[in-house]
Amino acid sequence: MNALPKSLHRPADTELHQPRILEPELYRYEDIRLGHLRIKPYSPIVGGVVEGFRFDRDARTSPDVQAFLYRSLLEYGFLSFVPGSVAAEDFERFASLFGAPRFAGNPQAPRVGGQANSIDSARKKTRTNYIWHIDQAYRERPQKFTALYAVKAPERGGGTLFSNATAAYRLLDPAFAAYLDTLTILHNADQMGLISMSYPDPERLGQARHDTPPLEVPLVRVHPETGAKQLFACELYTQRVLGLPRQVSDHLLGIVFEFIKSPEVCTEYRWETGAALIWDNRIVQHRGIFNYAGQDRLLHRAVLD
Ligand SMILES: O=C(O)CCC(=O)C(=O)O
Ligand SMILES: [Fe+2]
Repeated sequence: MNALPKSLHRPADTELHQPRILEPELYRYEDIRLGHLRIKPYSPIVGGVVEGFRFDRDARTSPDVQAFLYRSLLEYGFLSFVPGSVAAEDFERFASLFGAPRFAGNPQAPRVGGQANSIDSARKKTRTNYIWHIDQAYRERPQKFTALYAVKAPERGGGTLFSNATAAYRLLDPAFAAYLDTLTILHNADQMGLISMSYPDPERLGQARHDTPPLEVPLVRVHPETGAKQLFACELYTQRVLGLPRQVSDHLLGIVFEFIKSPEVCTEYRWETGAALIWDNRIVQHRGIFNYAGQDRLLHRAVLD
């Protein structure tokens, strides 16, 4: 009988082919508390739910509470506040606990008082919010945080997906991650038509295009407050990797996007009317889920620096 070929004796490179696992310290299983305040993990890898908090416009939120919420936001990536925590008319004031509001609407997502704008399924025709992105990743100084308030949540569907894009970076093979650290990408606000579809008036369209020229940014961004690295390339705005042939750039970005979408680092936030939500754009990527046709979905939105 012939001897078996040598290759059958060689152990398969099994470990290399397994999905990488994250350090256990990155997962959150326990609630944390400060007095009556409690934060439960929304999922083990991204998000927290705040209970026992009630925003009172006539009383100053204590610095302890404010610092606890801020710290937790940087740790969990997003915080949701259960219905009853914030009154609709106090939403912008509440959001100001985390930063200074600035207007970031457009004719499709108009102002609703103060600096806040709406995302209203009955009026908004652009659907770029259903493509994975980081808010304003095409700007020199993108907003830090985005806050939403559900004036009307659909009965079913219409959730918002979050990816922990710092955890996604840590899922990568270290040598590949180190290569990504060296790359620069081109972001274009209008790549998927956000600008063109938001400004039907040619005059205003010209101005908006002028105000948002393509921008060179690092593929991997470092969080200025925590030092964590985030995959900054996103499907909505990233056009290509500079210095690479188009085909290589497309494939490389495809790999990056696949990691961002790994279920291991993602969760779906499900809306309830009266819930408030805030996320750190320097940690997460996000997108809405368009699976609620025929139902109304009305969110108010504040953008914070
Ligand atoms: O519609 C959604 O759930 C996402 C909205 C969004 O992308 C945003 O408010 O920045
Ligand atoms: Fe967004």
